[in-house]
Amino acid sequence: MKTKYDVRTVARQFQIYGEFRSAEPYGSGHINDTYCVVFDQAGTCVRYIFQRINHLVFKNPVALMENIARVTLHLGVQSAGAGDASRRSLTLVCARDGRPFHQDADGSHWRVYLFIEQARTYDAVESPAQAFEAAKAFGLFQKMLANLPAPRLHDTIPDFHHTPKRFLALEKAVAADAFNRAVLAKPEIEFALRHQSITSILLEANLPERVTHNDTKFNNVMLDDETGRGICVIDLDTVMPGLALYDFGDMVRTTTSPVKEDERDLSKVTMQFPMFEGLVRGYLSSAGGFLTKDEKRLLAFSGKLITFEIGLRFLTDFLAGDTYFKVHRDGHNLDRCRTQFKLVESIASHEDAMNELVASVVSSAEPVAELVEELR
Ligand code: ADP
Ligand code: GN1
Ligand code: MG
Repeated sequence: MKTKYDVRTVARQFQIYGEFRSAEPYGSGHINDTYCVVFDQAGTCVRYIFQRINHLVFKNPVALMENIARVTLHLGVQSAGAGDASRRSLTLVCARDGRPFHQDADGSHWRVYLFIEQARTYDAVESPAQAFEAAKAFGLFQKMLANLPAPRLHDTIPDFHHTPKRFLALEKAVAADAFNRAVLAKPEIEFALRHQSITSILLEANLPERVTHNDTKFNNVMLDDETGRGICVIDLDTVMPGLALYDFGDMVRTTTSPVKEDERDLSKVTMQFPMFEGLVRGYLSSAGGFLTKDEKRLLAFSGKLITFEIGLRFLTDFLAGDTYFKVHRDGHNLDRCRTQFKLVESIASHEDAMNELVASVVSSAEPVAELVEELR
């Protein structure tokens, strides 16, 4: 199959032995270009993941790769000795010059990972057990990075989860209306404007900065084919200093709805309580030990906020001509925005029950009545 980029030529630049066999586009990410590349190594087919970094989104790929190299090394050291260690975190393959990436003649930056075999990602959740496993894996990821040695990681996208700035960007896109699309998105724009007051709540809550993933979509964790366990957290481009709740919020966004992000039948988009419960239990099983009381108190709210934020981003991109997220049909970003806003409504209608559930799960460590009172 002919691919958009000459992956065969790129492959020669990495420390991989054997014969190049094939390269196929892989995965359903919105930003980078991912390929599954097969090499014949002494008669055995071995797979690798090749990725071309989207430098329109990530303006400093070298700093980004420095982050990823530090993070993967740290995670690798922490799981060394455990069974399956090489599947528990991503392993970079270096370029021939020893760097963790290769820059091709067109200026694109490429990286290569060992392929995690016998595991896969899912675009939509199938069971509360999967939600539990994903959240536990992301919580463990944060926990293992809590002692990442200095210096502070680079901000690969400054203000990535700064919701008030995302709101401002939407207001600008509405005012410019460069593609005359505002008329197509009137109810969504009105919905966004009505919810401005929630945008600054997390930023004003005085929460601790941690090393966080920042893109904890359900399809960014690989689940083991045999055991169903969360085996490896992937997609590390946005690992940087942030709030733990951005990560939990994005789990709620992508794991509680039973359908994909671009579902057009909005009646199917609802916050499923058992999935939320799976997330809370899974996340607290690995992260409960280090989260503060305020972080725990805002777990359910973070789901609503991040869902709103990503809805704002899809809407902004729709109005600005679809330049950021890859689109595969007309109105794709508007469809995505609609699912997000529908989910915001659904979360809002369950918010009290979600808070009570969090309080009761936390209660093994803290008196439940006191926490429920705080959540009201
Ligand atoms: P994007 O930023 O475009 O979402 P990802 O890093 O998430 O890119 O990769 C896209 C898909 O490729 C993932 O959903 C996953 O299915 C697959 N993938 C990524 N890394 C690996 C890996 N090391 N082993 C196996 N599959 C992988
Ligand atoms: C993008 O790369 P991917 O598809 O995992 C985006 C996330 C959004 C997500 C929405 C760097 O993630 O922030 O939440 O799409 N990544 C970047 O599906 O913007
Ligand atoms: Mg991804």
